Amino acid sequence: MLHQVDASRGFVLRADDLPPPVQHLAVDGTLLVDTPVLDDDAAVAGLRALLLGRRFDERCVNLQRRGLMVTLAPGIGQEACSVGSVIPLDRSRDWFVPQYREAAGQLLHGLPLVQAFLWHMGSPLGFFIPPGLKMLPFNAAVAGQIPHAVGLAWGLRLRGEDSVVVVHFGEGATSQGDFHEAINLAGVQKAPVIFFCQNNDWAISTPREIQTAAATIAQKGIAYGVPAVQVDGNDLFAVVAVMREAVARARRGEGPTLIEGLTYRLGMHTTADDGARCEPPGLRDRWRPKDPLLRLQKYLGRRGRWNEAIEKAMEDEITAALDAAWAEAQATPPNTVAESLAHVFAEMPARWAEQQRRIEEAR
Ligand SMILES: Cc1ncc(C[n+]2csc(CCOP(=O)(O)OP(=O)(O)O)c2C)c(N)n1
Repeated sequence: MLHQVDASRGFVLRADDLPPPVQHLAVDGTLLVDTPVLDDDAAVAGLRALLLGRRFDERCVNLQRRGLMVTLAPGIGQEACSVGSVIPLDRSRDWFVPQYREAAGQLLHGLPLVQAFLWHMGSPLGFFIPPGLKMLPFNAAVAGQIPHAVGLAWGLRLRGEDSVVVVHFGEGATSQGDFHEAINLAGVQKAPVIFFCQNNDWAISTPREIQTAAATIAQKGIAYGVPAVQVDGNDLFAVVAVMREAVARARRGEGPTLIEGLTYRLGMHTTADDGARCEPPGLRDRWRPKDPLLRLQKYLGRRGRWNEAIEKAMEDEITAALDAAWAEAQATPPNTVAESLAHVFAEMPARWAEQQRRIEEAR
């Protein structure tokens, strides 16, 4: 059951009207529901996806510090949101539209590791989505991808396809006009789109409380006739459960859903901008035990599916995969200035052409 504010009670714009966030796994890994949403093999696969995303982000931060990558936004601590939203998708027909902090989910949806590296190296090759991969490139303009996702979902429906689109964004993005225009249109057209807000409490250095007066992000769906739910965004099982329902609704033609995943960014905002310096002391330490990886490891440990040997084998396998992909990315010839600028305008403006000429001369 998707939880919705009960309009029959009259006043609806109060946080109290929303039920508590959906949770399936306690912080100590105890299962809080009768039946796990993933069987043990699927849960181990989910844990691998979380770990791959984490190790990928950590490696990219290191490479960026060595001058080998451009600015990037790690998703450290938030991986369960993107991984949990990809697990219920059918990769052959459903689309994943990222913001910029969703490497874990993108890799699970099928983005090749080498492509992910090239993307963070600023290579245009990284932005060519491989044929058949139903994903848009990441987007740096906050909320700019949300109207695209709605247009994509609506267009797919008009073409008679039963695909679903999931779009990710942060809680800061829900203060942007793009979010409101897009969710309004999706509600009216019953577009098969799932709005996944990763509410990590901060828009760089701006806390949620001073970027919106709304008590929750989920309630922003209500105004647009879009069912909304809050979920523990660090609980992979709970995210999978609410996503499954949202996918089923969209597939049945019942339109969009807004999911607010409550999570926390355990790393920097981006490699260029460390919002953590503005956080109250001790806050991050309170979030660390809620880490989605730790929680799933504890759950699987109790079921005999996680121990030091299994962990080492998984870490080694991921390290090898990252090493191989990084070697391949490094062997890719760097792009020229012309290649970088070629795909921006159909006809390059004269000023750009002049700049390109000067940069090439100076090289
Ligand atoms: C349109 C636009 N305005 C401002 C920025 C600068 N900016 C980059 S990230 C960011 C904060 C976004 O916060 P949120 O939407 O909560 O996502 P988070 O980064 O926390 O995942 C801002 C203001 C931008 N990239 N695009």
